[in-house]
Order: sequence, then C-alpha cells, then structure tokens
Amino acid sequence: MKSFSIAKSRRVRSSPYTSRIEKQGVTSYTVYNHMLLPAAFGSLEESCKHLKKNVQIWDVAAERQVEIKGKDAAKLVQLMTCRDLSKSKIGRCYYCPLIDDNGNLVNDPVILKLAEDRWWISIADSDVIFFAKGLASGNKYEVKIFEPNVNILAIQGPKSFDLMEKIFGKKIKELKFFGFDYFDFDGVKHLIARSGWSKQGGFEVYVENTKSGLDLYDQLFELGKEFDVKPGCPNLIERIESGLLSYGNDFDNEDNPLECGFEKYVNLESDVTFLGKEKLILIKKNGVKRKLKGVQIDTNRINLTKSLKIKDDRGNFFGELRSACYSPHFKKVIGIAMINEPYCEASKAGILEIEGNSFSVKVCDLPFI
Ligand code: THG
Repeated sequence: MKSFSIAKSRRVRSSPYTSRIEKQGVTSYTVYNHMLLPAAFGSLEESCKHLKKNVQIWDVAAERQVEIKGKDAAKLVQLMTCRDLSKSKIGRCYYCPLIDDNGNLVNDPVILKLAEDRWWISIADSDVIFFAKGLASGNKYEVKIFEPNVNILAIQGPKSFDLMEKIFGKKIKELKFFGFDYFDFDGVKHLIARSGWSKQGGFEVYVENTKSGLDLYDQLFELGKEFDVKPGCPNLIERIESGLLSYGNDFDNEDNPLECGFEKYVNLESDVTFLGKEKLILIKKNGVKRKLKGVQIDTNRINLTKSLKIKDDRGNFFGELRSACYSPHFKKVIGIAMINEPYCEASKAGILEIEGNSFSVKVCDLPFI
C-alpha cells in the first residue's frame, strides 16, 4: 500500500511530546481534536502483545480538556450529560455520554470533578467547547469555558504499577480505578488518575507543567528499562477486543446512548436536568431498533476507512461495520458494528462484501475479552 504523510501546521497541532515520539519511531498518526495522535509504532500486533505483558508510555495529549469553572459549572456539566452527577465526588473521574437535545451523542468524555465549581471534560474527538459555550451563553450561566494547557501522558500495561511506584512511591498503588490525586515529581505536583484507554491497567498523568512533564517522560523511559518499557499509543486491536468505543468511528451524532450500550450511564429516573432527557425517555419507551455489537468475520485481513454494509442471506440490510481489525487472539477479523433488529442477538449471521468477495459475519456480545 502506498503511504502518505500528514502535513503539519498550526491547525493540526503537535504535542509537547511529538519530537520525542518521532525520535522513538512513531510510524503513523491520526488527527484527534485537531491534534496529532500517534496511531502506530510499527506493527499493531507486536504493540498489542507488548501492551498486554509490559508497560507503554502514550502521548495522548489529543485527549484535550474543556475546563468549566465558576458558580454554574456543575449545572452546565450536568446539562450536557445523561449520567446523574448529583452524588459525584471531588477526586473522581466519571465516564459520561454527552447528549444533544435530540437525545443523540455528542461525545463520550471522562469528566473529572476538581472542585464543586471546577471540572475538566476530557474529550473524545468532537468540538465540545463550542457546545458548552453555546449552552452557557443561551442559559446565561456564570461560567468560564476554556481549553487549559494540559497534555496527558498515559502509562498503560500490567507493569505500569511497578514503574509508577518507582517514581511516585507506594501511595500511587492505592489509587482506585477512576480515582485521581496529586503526586509530586521533582517538586512539581501532577494530577494522576488510574485510568486510560486500554483494559491492561494503568495511569494518566494530566501534565500542566510542560517542562516537568517532559522530564517525567524521560524518567519513565529511564526507570522503565527493567520493565521493557516501550513507546505506544491507543492500540486498535486491544481496544476492539476490550470493547472500548471510539466516538466518530463506532458511534457519532446520528446515534443515541441506548443504541450504543451506554445504559449504565443513562439515568432517566433521576431528577437531574439534562439535554435530551424527554427524547431518551421516549426512545426507551418505544425500544431501540438497533444496537452496537461485536462481530467476528471469517477473514484475516481488513483495513476499514469507512463503514461497510452487512446484509442477511436474502440481501436485506443487517447492519453496518464501523471498526475492525485482525485479532491474533481470535485468529480472525473482529469488529464493532451497528446491528439492526432482529439481528442483534449473539450468533446471528450476516454477510459482508469486500471488493467482490463475500465473508460471513457472526454477531457477538461486547467486550470480546
Ligand atoms: N482518558 C481520558 N480522556 C479520554 C479518554 C481516555 N477522552 C477520550 C476518550 N478516551 C473517551 N472515551 C473513553 C472510553 C472508555 C473509557 C474511557 C474513555 C473507559 N471505560 C472503562 C470501561 O469501559 O471499562 C470504564 C468506565 C466506567 O465504568 O466508569 O475507561 O481514555 N483522560
């Protein structure tokens, strides 16, 4: 396959770590929140295997923060998400679908409660800042909304715990999943959460002090040698196997959270006010007509650049394949697809046509592993 390079510019933003990852062998980028997000360091399969066994350092600065600060901050954050945040605690992260007034998804960020009147929305790839500013302005809320200079470094993989302990001490291992706290590195405090876009365990350092963050980056590689540390990035294979969803790939503003498996974070019985609540109550009452599911496909090669139609054996519309990769674990292609009723049940079979060849598709539950 012919390959092309991304033309960098002010608009396609670099991160403070870009020069480092380029020395370390990044081989492809994607663009996420108008910023470079590394997509591969050589073979995806090799990286996936390494991530499951060791520890990787990821430049995920493209997971930008939208800071909401001021008297009405909590009200605005709650207005944007269908997850009930009324009992949320300072020092915790919350995975929250953001919903528009049609009941459709706008983003699926991790939301950090820094203080009652100060929140970070750690966004996936859509312009949440303009949505937030529009709502604040229309509702005359007293808030400041801006993108702070925060560049996340993720430390992921089973050996991330020992590596982080070497740098930050025993206390870091006491962090609960989706909890955060402040930890000292060379006299600088860093906000660190136990989170990250893999199911292999790990941490995210929300770097505000860039200089200290770069020193930390170098230190992670220096002290990580004994754990076979490698540079990495969100891994397509690992994230599909784990059922971690990607806004813009697996779902977007044409889909609602009840179709996407977000039921756990859709609190329609609570008395909090949020956009699209009435719509979602109606959608729930009528029942959803399609669902995001896993699929196994009888082939061992795929490179999706757009969604592909899946049909049943009589040619009727079955669903739409939205992400896919070859999984060394299943020894076939697996993917995430929006499947229509009545085909949503596990083990229903469909047909996918790629360049004139037909492959059989089997529906399964998410996550795969
Ligand atoms: N970390 C941070 N910001 C982010 C991401 C991240 N912003 C963009 C993107 N990733 C948002 N999407 C997700 C999707 C899944 C998870 C986190 C962010 C996730 N889910 C857990 C799971 O599915 O097991 C648990 C969620 C829960 O139950 O609370 O971690 O990765 N900073």
